[in-house]
Parts: sequence; structure tokens; C-alpha cells
Amino acid sequence: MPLLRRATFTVVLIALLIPMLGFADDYVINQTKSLFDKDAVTVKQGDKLIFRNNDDYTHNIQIVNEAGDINDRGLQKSGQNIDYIFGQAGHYLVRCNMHRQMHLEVTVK
Ligand SMILES: [Cu+2]
Repeated sequence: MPLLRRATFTVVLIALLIPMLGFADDYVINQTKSLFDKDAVTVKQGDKLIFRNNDDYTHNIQIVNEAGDINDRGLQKSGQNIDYIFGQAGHYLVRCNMHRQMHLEVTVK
């Protein structure tokens, strides 16, 4: 039975490794002239959004979930990126606390 056991081990190992291989995607969201370059985006669980401040002044990133909980990612200086991995399905609003016109709706499936 060692062969069968080895085959089982291999199958289990592959099943465990597949999520780690990175089927997650990265998306760059540019912030230019106090606007996100998209109004809405749909991603998968585990995908990463990279917020890139192209302005020569500071922004801020807040991620608000459906319950209204605010996840403040802090200040974002000119040229700085803030990355965020969306690990849970749902609808989110990404905003800048300093420029209220900056709104991005994120749907995570
Ligand atoms: Cu801003």
C-alpha cells in the first residue's frame, strides 16, 4: 500500500498548493487629480488592489464594508502605493477621507 499512500499524499499536497500558487490577481487603481481612475471594480476573493497616488499631495485610503465599518489604511503620500487584499466576499466602498469625491465601489465575489 505504500504506492497508494504516496498517491493520496500527492493529491492532497496538490490540493493544498493550488490556492497558494496564486490565482489571485493584482489590480492597479490610479489616483489622479483627486479621483480614482475607476468608479467600480469587481474582483475575486484574495485579489489585491494597489492604490497608486499619482498626485503631488497626500491622500488617504479608507475601506468601508457593508456594515459601515471603516478600515482606515492611513495616509498615503505622493507617489506611494497602498495595497489591500480583499479576503472576504461582499460590497465595499473605498474612499479618501480628505477628498470626498473620491469613491470606488468594490465588489468581491
Ligand atoms: Cu485624497
